[in-house]
Amino acid sequence: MSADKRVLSIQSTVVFGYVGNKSGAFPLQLHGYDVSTINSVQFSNHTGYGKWKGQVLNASEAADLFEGLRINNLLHFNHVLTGYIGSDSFLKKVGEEVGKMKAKNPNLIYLCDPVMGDNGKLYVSETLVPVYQNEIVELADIIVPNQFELGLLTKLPITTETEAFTAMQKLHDRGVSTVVLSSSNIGNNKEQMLCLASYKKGGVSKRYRINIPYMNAIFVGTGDLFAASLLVWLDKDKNLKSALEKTVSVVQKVIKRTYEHAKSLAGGEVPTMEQMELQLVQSKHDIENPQVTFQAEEI
Ligand code: PLP
Ligand code: PXL
Repeated sequence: MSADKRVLSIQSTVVFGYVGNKSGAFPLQLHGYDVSTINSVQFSNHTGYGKWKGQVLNASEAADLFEGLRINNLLHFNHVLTGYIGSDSFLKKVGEEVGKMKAKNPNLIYLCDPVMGDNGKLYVSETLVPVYQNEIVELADIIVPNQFELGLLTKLPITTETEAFTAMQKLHDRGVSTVVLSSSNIGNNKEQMLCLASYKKGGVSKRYRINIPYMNAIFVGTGDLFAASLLVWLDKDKNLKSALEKTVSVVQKVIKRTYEHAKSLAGGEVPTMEQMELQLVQSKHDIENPQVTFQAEEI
């Protein structure tokens, strides 16, 4: 195993479909990363279906897995990626372990997708919010909140681009070097979503904007694909502008293929959740060799 390409990815898994680790591990593996997965939940399918069955890993079960890795001296990760985590005790445990790994390896990069909710609605317990705010943010090197999550993390309003960058600066002040607002409806533009990114480390500071066309359809697992792809391209390119362009271009390409496929199956009806599952495996080539179709403007 390549010593510098080991990722620990802590997210959900589903038996059917593509969210969480099922969405994030494939792109990482295609790019040569050894991915170790801790499944925060194992569900039959994602919760957007409305009905699902399965198990939730609790904090003591997560602690067991970390302990097993520790006694075999396997906790040598260069990257940690976290996504959906359902309980505050589990999240605290993750924070504790990331803190220990960082103390041993100052080069470890932690990319945190602070999954809490979207469009003004929490979809995790409100008890997770202060844990992200007070314990997780300061451990993260890269953080990828959506508009709602950025507001929760910073307790600031996010209705304009200026407010978004003020909030992102607040996260820089806590030691996070890269903040990417993966999607927002800032400006209330019905046709476009805005993706904003801010880098600040040492004396270097950079800000970017990418406009993304709004599609009137619900995709699930795209945020997880976004986070994994961003990890890959920031690591490979060491350049926020190109990493952002490739990440957005890949996610948009997968979304396009998924929607075309879903419409062809639905035959004029509204596509079902099953039909809307990401065409991820079918996008292997695009994930490996992204064509940049979205340019980032420097602000
Ligand atoms: N949904 C769409 C349509 C997107 O284009 C993107 C990012 O490019 C995302 C979602 C990712 O954002 P989120 O983290 O809110 O899921
Ligand atoms: O992609 C977010 C996500 C992660 N994990 C589970 C989900 C979802 C979205 O619905 O259901 C279990």
